[in-house]
Amino acid sequence: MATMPADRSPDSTLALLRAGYRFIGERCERYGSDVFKTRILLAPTICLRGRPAAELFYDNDRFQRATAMPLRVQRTLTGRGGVQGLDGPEHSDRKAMFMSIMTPAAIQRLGQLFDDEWRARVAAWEGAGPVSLYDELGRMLTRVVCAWAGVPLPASQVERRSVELHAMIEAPAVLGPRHWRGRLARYRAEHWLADLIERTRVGFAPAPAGTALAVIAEHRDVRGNLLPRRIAAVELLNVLRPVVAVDQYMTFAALALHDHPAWRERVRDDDEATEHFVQEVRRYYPFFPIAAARVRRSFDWQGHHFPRGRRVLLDLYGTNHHPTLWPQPELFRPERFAGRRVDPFELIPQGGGDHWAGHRCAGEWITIDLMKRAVTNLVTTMRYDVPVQNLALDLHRMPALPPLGLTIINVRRAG
Ligand code: HEM
Ligand code: MYR
Repeated sequence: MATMPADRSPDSTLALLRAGYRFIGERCERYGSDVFKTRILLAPTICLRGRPAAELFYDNDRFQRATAMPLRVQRTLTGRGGVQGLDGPEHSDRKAMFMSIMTPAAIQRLGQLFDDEWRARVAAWEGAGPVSLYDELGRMLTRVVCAWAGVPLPASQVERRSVELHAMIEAPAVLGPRHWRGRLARYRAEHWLADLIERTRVGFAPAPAGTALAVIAEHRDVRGNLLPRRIAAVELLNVLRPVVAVDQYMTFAALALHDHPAWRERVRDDDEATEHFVQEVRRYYPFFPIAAARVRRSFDWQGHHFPRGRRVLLDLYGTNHHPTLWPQPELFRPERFAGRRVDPFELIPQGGGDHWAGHRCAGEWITIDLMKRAVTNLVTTMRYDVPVQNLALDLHRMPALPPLGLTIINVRRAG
């Protein structure tokens, strides 16, 4: 049996929080291995990156998700009792519920709402002062996703719900007040949506057929039961929160257009170039750092032993920056996607493998579609300037929020 390289520190939790996105990659480079062991949250943990590792990680016979996610992540980002922690037939059933919401027609409807919202906002930005793109996109997506999902949201509540949804995303990997804000936000948002689910079920808040609210409120599990209303709320939040989180990728896309201005012309009226640009934004920029699972039954892989119950972390960011998969990974080069088949285990910013069979992100198509629309809108519907500001990415923070939200000025309508 080969000896697995070991991180020698007695516990690396703080090192992980400090090193951020580069924690696993730095150690893989140091040990010359895409597998190593360490201790995180006081427990032995195996860290992995790369294509073969991703393929292994998404093998349901070898890994489970029950008890894999640290509690601090469940209490902020994902909630408890939702699809992320399920395995086997229960997972297949719950995942099918999510995938049934993602029809091409529904994705198109969401995109149309977003484009309409964009046009209305450009008119408001024109002649106004500086605009923080990230903050604006957050509120826009909050309005749009609630309208799309069948969730009533009075104008007076947009700011509050947008702040809550962002607090959950910002909380899982930080200590102190920002973490506690995320917990409180989840508590409040789950109450709001559990109440709405209840009113929908009794007919007081009817939901249009096919919307996320209707599908989740009416879903029957493998035993024919409705979901407990708190779990239904967790699942509805699993639609609202991540659609709003696409604001971060959109802001990164705007940053990439600023740093690589030649692409402003290339993406104009060119769907394929826009697709390559968006894929490179998803590959290059730091967002969801790692996925977590536990060994379901002991096995050996590449000469290394994986004991039952061991927590395993797959480096999503590190796989997207793996030097053998992506030549010169630290360069932003959308043309690398020209003529390249997008492999399910190589480009994994939203997880790998199959959407139905495994835990790969249910919202990947929505994310790509909304990002493409944002890029097209940025280059065709408006002109703007980017004043001097600190645009450096901070890879030590998870998530690595766009610096200052990317402020733009002198917005003029075009097109
Ligand atoms: C799961 C990332 C947008 C819904 C995931 C996973 C990642 C991810 C890394 C976990 C993969 C794993 O555990 O193996 C992202 C990123 C997004 C995004 C970076 C960009 C904003 C969305 C959107 C939706 C969504 C727009 C829904 C409309 C989900 C759901 C799961 C999931 C329901 C759980 C899937 C399962 O456990 O089977 N996402 N996501 N995500 N995502 Fe996303
Ligand atoms: C979503 O809302 O589900 C999509 C975007 C969330 C990005 C969150 C990034 C920080 C997460 C650190 C968690 C570590 C998981 C083991």
